[in-house]
Amino acid sequence: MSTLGDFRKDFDILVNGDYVYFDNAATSQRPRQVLDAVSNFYKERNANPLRGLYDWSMQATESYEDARALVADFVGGVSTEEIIFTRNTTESLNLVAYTYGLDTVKEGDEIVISVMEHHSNILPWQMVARKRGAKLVYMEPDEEGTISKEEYESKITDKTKIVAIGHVSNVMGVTNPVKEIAAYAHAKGATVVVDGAQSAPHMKIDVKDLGADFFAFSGHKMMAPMGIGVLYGRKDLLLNMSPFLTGGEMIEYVTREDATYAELPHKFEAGTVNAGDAVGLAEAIKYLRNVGYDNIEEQEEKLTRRLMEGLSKLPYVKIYGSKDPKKHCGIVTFTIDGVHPHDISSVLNDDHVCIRAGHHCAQPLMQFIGAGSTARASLYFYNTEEEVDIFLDKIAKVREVMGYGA
Ligand code: C6P
Repeated sequence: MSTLGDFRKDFDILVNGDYVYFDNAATSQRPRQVLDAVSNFYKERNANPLRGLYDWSMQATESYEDARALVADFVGGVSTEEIIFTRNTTESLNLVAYTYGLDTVKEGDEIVISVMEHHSNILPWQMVARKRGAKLVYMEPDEEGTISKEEYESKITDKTKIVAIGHVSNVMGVTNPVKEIAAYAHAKGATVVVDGAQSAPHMKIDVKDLGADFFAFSGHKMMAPMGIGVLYGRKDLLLNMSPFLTGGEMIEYVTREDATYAELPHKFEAGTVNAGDAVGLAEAIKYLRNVGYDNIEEQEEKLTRRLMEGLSKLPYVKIYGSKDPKKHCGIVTFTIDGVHPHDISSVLNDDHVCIRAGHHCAQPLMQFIGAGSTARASLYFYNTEEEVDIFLDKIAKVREVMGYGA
């Protein structure tokens, strides 16, 4: 079995550069195996999949459908008919909102989301609520970032048609009690949409066990290429949904006036599909499994603990969310008194340390916690303790660089 250090060697960008990359929640890095898999697809069997009746096209189709089968297994052993390839989490969530949401939600209904959601899990539901005369209801977390039982039980009611919730917050790092929320929502007759963008890269996913009727995630946050994402949807729901985009390959038969649609999942995959990146996603899943979720969680927790302990020693640093490093999923959001988060990021960049600063596409949460903007370090299993120490050393100098006394 390889050590985590051995895995790091697969990431040329990390090994060859002198950057500390702590912006993994925005996008991860890719190992050589993933890059090679994509490159080999184009070198060896590139043709338009699902169309041609010659070898290359049929091989491209086979690679694409093999990738789908692996994804179906990755999310907990579901049917391949329930796996739709999209561009990313944002497109997956929009697909659900524009089809299931608009078809199902009626005037006076309620859609429940949380104030911690990424904009990609807010704006589609604002659109549905606006178009259908429904109400958007927000669940709020406590200081630690937790949505309590009292909170979700008071917001999810008989009027609720959809509950859309992030599995892991991209700002607080907290894992929401999705399983409990889903069970309660189902008892009220609501459908549960889970944004798994920040959970799929870090923890074992079982959509059935979670109680997700829909589950969305992006390949690029889990070492796959940018431009490939996934929507899992329960077959009985997908069967009755209208298509999202229409055009080539999603049809069965077209006349001048009308069309019938292809079977699942192709009904939701209009146009030439992204087979090359689906192959990359399959390779990323194999890689992730080879590293092992236990190793990933252990390493992330160790690094997060070191990072939070280091930051806690600085009296002018405020950390948001839980005090327990185990509850951060490698994400630590913080501010430094008197220094704008953009300046923190710029000062760190001068020393080749990459973090994210801003509103993290979660402005309602920023308003809720009373911060216009924050800095965020987000870790992955290939990061090291040495990198955490470099980060802490640079953070300790930020106020000095900005003109405060040492
Ligand atoms: N969050 C971050 O730096 P896309 O862009 O579609 O791949 O993912 C959107 C998205 C949806 N939900 C959550 C919880 C997310 O964190 C993200 C992406 C990045 O936090 C970029 S804003």
